[in-house]
Order: sequence, then structure tokens, then C-alpha cells
Amino acid sequence: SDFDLVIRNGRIATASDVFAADIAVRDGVIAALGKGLAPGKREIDAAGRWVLPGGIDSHCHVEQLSGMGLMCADDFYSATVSAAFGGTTTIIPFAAQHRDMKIPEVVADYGKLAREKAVIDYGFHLILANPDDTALQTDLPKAIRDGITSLKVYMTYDKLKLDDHQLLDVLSVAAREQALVMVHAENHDMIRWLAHRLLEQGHTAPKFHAVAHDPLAEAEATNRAIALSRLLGVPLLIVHVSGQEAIHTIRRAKQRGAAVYAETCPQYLFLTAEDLDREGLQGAMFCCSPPPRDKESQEAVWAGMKDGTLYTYSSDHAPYRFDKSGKLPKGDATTFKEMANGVPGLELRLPLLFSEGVMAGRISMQEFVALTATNHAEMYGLSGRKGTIAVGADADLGIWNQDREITVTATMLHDNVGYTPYEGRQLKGWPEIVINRGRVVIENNELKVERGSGQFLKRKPSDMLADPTGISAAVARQMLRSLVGMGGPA
Ligand code: DUC
Ligand code: ZN
Ligand code: ZN
Ligand code: ZN
Repeated sequence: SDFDLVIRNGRIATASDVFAADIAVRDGVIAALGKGLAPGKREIDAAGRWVLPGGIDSHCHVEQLSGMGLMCADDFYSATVSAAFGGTTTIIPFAAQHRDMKIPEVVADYGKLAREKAVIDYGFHLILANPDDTALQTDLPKAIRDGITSLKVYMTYDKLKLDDHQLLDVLSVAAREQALVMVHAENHDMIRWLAHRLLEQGHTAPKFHAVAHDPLAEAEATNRAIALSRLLGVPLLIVHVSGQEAIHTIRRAKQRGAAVYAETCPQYLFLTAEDLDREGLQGAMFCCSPPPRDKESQEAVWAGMKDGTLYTYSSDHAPYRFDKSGKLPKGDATTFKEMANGVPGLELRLPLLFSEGVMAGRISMQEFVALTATNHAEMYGLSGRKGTIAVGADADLGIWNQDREITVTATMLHDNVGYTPYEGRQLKGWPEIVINRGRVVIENNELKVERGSGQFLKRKPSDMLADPTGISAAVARQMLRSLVGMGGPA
């Protein structure tokens, strides 16, 4: 027969539509959409289930040394297996430079790790910690030509922080070379000063992490990063946006036509700073930077996702085990300053938003698809190929049972972290079959593909760089839809 795989009778959602159709796959690509398609070598009956684009997680840390010098608990095998079980078929983690490392070696090292272990497709962003002449004039342009078309820079952490002069250098070179700049926006000295005062007064418990990382430190740095990007007329993406002040700053800049985009994460929708206030050191399980905020900020994050101010929803999976060698790494370390910054989220990112967003009636199925897949493809140079269901796109699909109810436990997850911040939550909806380039990766709660079978994605430049107005057609569309109250049917 003509087709390798045909998925019949499912209800399909894209970022703009919901429709009933069958999907035929040949050579890993969607070859036909419609009714009465010819038989496939393999047939899947998706009656009563949703067929959605596989998730793209454009922010996760895998097999990486953090800014504090801590090694992640997940390698490219456990991370990609975990992602796949949760309906994600593409990840874009980081190839992370520290100041004494050469960029070509960093890129080669991470590339090798992923090539040998990943079970789903992957790209890389560069983390740039040392923007010297060699980096800016030679190594960065080369990495971009090789398909690493985005980079992350930091405004905080002693080992990673760039000053404003360096940020301007990076932004200008990135624009010339067609790379998208992602920024971790928190005011370094505000956090340092607050942490110093807290520790001085004996306030060492995990909950004080959230006090040191005040929302104003995020808002100040966000405003400054936007000003730097507007000075040069260069697009910018603010990662892991958490607080309502920062969200308002971003929305205002967008309304003035600035080419500023922003990402948020599950921890800012589903956790608050109160979660850090647990018995003993238990609060460390909820420690990430920026920290979870309050109920009002959670509402602001939902609103920001609805109106396009927050354009991508990523996990920021930063996995550290809750034990002495990982989460609280320095043997007898007991202060919030030494806790690893990061929470796991690769596997539950989609199920959390499906249940609490779509099933709870807060967002439409189209918005779910945009936030978890399509917008990431636009942002990171994968549009047309990933993140949608269309003829010619890679067959990356999740077949979701919206009636499946699960109770989250750490033991059901496939990462190597050993705990989940979402322990005990009741979720509705789960991806029962997950397909990457036409390969069934997950079925019957089992992994069906080999270690190393994921492919490196050489990415084109971000669609946002090709848009001279600074507001892409898709953002404009989404803003208009939400203004006129057309989220679309769930
Ligand atoms: N920034 C991240 O992006 N992830 C984890 C910690 C951090 O500071
Ligand atoms: Zn300079
Ligand atoms: Zn960060
Ligand atoms: Zn991160």
C-alpha cells in the first residue's frame, strides 16, 4: 500500500482550527488529510480521541552544568523518554557555554550526547556566557549557520551574567546573523542584596528564595532588556516570565510595537511561593528561578497566554534530585542560596495545561496547540516542519484521550528526578499514543523506539526575525481573536 500509517476518525486541532479528518503518513511526513484515504501498512483508530500536534518544548535543561555548577539529573535518554510519555515530540535544550569554554567544543559535546541518546527530535539553543570577539565574530555566526539559530543570555548569576554593554553587543550581532536572543531577566544586585540581608538575619529556609527573587527584580530587568532591544530595533524573547509586573511591562511594550516576545512555564500557573514554605527543606522541591509567585500573578499568566503577551509555554525542565548530591548539593548545605534552581516539567507540561486549561474551560484546544507547539515552531525556525498538522509537515502527533483520569505521582513519571512538584494532582486527559516523524514512540504506556533514534534539527531563523513590523502575523491574529472574544471552541 501507498501509506506507512493512517490515523482514522480522530478529531484534529491545529492552532487555528478543529476538524474531523484522517491523517496519512508516508516517509515520516503527513502525506494526506481527508476522508476515505487509501489503506496504510499500519492503521490506528482514533475514534473518540483528539489528534494534536506533538508538543515542542523550547526550554529545558538536559545533561547540563547549571550556572551554579550543578549537573542535571536527566541525560538525553531519560529526558526525551519522559518528554515523549507526556506528548512532546521535539525538545530544544541548551548547549551551555561557561566562561572558560570554547563554543565549537560546547556545541560538539552536547551534539554527541544527544545523538547517542535522544529518542525524539531535538535542536539546541546556545547559552552564551563569554561574548568576546571570537565568540561574536566567528563562533556564534558558525553555530547559527549550523542550525543553532537562538541563544540565551543571563542578567544574573555570577558565572553567567552579562552587563548591558555586553547585552547590546550580543543583540546587535544576533540581529546581523539572524539569531533570536532569549534573556533571563532578573536584576542581579537586587537579588544579591536581598539574599545577603536575609542570610545575615538567619533567614535560610527555602521560602526565602522567593523573597530574594522579588517580582520587582524581574520587572526591572525585563524593562531594561526591552529597552536595550528597542534601542537597536532587535527582536527579543524573555524566558520564564512569572510575575504580573513583568507581564504588564511586556504587554505595554508590545502595544507600542516592540518586537518583544515572552515565554511562561507550568510552575507559574500551578505553583505559588507558598509551596516553598514546607516543613524543613521540603520547600526546595519547588525552588526555581524566577520563583513561583502568588494567585494574582497566576491569573496574570493565564490572561497573558490568552492575549498573546505570553506566546510560548515551555517546561524549563531543570532536573535536580532531592538529595545531598543533587537538589541540596553541598553536603551539609542548608540555606536557600545553595539550593539548585529548577523544577522538573518535561512530562507533565502538556497534561497539566490540557487538564487545567482546556478541560477546565480556561483556554480553547486551538490555544493549547498554539501554546504547546505551533508558536514554538514559529519562534525557533521550525515552522512548516514541526508544530502543526498539515500536508508536508513532519508526522509529529499526540493521540489524546480526554476522558482518561490520572493522579500524578513521581513513580509514574520517566525522568530521573525522583519527585514531582505536582504530586497528588488529579488530571483529566492523557496522550495515549505519541508519534514522531511517523514512528510510534509511545503506545500502551511503553516506549517503542531505540535510544539515539531522535534527529538533530538544523533550524532556520526565527519567523520573528523576518517580520519588519515587530508583531508577527500570528501574534496579531491571536491578539485580535482574543480582543473580539473568539478563543475558538474547545
Ligand atoms: N534559569 C533557567 O532558565 N532555568 C533554571 C534556572 C534558571 O535560572
Ligand atoms: Zn562592546
Ligand atoms: Zn533562566
Ligand atoms: Zn531554564
